[in-house]
Amino acid sequence: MAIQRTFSILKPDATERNITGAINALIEKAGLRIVAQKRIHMTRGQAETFYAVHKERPFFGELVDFMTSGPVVVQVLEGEGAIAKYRDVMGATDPSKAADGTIRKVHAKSIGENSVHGSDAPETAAIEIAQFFAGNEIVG
Ligand code: 3AN
Repeated sequence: MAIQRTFSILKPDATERNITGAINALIEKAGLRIVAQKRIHMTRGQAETFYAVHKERPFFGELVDFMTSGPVVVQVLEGEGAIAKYRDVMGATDPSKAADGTIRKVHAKSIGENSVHGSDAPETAAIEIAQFFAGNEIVG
């Protein structure tokens, strides 16, 4: 399996509870490297662009409200098969269905306030990374 990069967000429910370090520890324990990281407050425009694929879903407005409700930490993670590996470490979207030991099982509050985002494919990872990071901000 090749070395990949994936895009991660530690969501407002994580920054609000001051658990970004605890989540980073789970990321690093899984063998992923945090090769870029910054704390930002997303604008509505940034959140709407980021989640454009969900714009017809009934929860879109709620999702944009939540993602702009407080600071987030955007990250680039690197490692062997990083995209699938991070999805495994995150756990299922609904924390009540997430496997034991996953970030969402341990930390998420609900299906909406579920602590983390991770890219679902190489194409989306590239687009998402480029939305938030310049090439020289990623140091592997
Ligand atoms: P994942 O983040 O596991 O890839 P997606 O892509 O299906 O899940 O959903 C994107 C985000 O939209 C989720 N992380 C969650 O915050 C939100 N979301 C998904 N389903 C719901 C729902 N039924 N109600 C509220 N928010 C939802």
